[in-house]
Amino acid sequence: MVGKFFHKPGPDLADRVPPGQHLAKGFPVLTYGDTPALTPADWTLTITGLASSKTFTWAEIMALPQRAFTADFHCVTTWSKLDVTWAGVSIPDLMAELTLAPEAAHVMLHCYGGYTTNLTLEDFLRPENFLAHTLFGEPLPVEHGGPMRVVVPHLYAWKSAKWIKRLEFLASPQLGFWERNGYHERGEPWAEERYSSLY
Ligand SMILES: Nc1nc2c(c(=O)[nH]1)N[C@H]1C(S)=C(S)[C@@H](COP(=O)(O)O)O[C@H]1N2
Ligand SMILES: [Mo]
Repeated sequence: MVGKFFHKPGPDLADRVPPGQHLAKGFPVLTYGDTPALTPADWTLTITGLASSKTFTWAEIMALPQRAFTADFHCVTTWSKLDVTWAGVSIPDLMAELTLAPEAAHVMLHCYGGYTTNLTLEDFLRPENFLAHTLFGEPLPVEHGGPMRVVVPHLYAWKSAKWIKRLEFLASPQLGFWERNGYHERGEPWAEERYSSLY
């Protein structure tokens, strides 16, 4: 049982909450640096690197299949939020619009404001990954990454890039912002991949 006043998951949720995590009240905001002010009219998503280069406008993204999805969200600072409901475009549906070079094996997510985070192509292409513009049925609030963010539910939430601006496809791994600052290159919460294994 999960008590109203307790943050510790009970046995019924234990299989949903990775080791070292507790349930957050509400939906905390975790941002390093300033929150960019962006409207759908100013927002674009550009594809660079080892892919067909393209810039999507808001209208072009909204013309792709729109899906709702529910996912758990795990921040490495030890809070988790279960059953977050989002809507947007799945990464496989987005990728169907692009052609990747055969050497592409990694992707760097670049955000408005300068934040970056890296993923392997395999981790990026999973069907549960999304470009999200809706949170709990409302337009994604700016502090949560509105108008558009990436959501990568199977990795720690620092991989879920807010205010997504550019996807850069790469042949070899590069490190994003937190990954250069001591966090793990992959960040799988069930394996507690919190801190870098590279040094
Ligand atoms: N652009 C950008 N994306 C970001 C961050 C950030 O600082 N800037 N913080 C990351 C971290 S550490 C977490 S836990 C989640 C938090 O998302 P939330 O603020 O919507 O809860 O966003 C991730 N994406
Ligand atoms: Mo985080």
